[in-house]
Amino acid sequence: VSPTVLVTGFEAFGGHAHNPTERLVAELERDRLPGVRVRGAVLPVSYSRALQVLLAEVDRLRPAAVVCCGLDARAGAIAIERVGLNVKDRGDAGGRPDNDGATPRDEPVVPGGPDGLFTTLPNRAILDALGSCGIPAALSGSAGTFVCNAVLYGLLHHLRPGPGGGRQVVAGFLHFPRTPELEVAEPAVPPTEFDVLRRGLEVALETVAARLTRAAG
Ligand code: PCA
Repeated sequence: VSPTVLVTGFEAFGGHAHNPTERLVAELERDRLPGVRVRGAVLPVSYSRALQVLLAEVDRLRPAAVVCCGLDARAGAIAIERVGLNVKDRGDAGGRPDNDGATPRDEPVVPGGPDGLFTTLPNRAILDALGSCGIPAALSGSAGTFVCNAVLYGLLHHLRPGPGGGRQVVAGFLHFPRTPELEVAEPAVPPTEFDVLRRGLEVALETVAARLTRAAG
């Protein structure tokens, strides 16, 4: 049987009419990618609920890889996140609360957890694959301190192999730029067409799939 890849997006937040990652996940789940079974889920933009929803899906589907996707409305390229940080902070001026109204300040995602955890997707191979398709992308050293980072850190913490080793699940995060329907105040970069984002996610998943297939064979 083909390995399962769980791909997640987020619901709308922060005054945006919608979140393109929700549609991305729906479309990718419907498509058939060779060699993998893609399963999608949409997460609430909630510090307290998003990770529960994600981990329930991880436990239910037992995927070989988890690729979480979020919107960074001010970005001009797909950001391949390298690291999740053990901090939740939405308390500063300008940071809108999450969809439950939470504005944590300097709080850990996992009390006592390590400061940061590296993602385990083939990030460099994804970057190269996107580059060779002409899709703007970059490696990123921070997913911020909002819900995307909290979900990423919580997921990586959950998936850390125990003392006896255990099942290896690769996981990481992609931040996507806004599509033309979404407006931001004083945009620094132009938006990106949805079809480019969609092709970008497809290429990323194909790269992950190739790794999984090679690892299994
Ligand atoms: N982006 C936000 C949360 C949900 C989303 O799509 C973030 O970057 O944290």
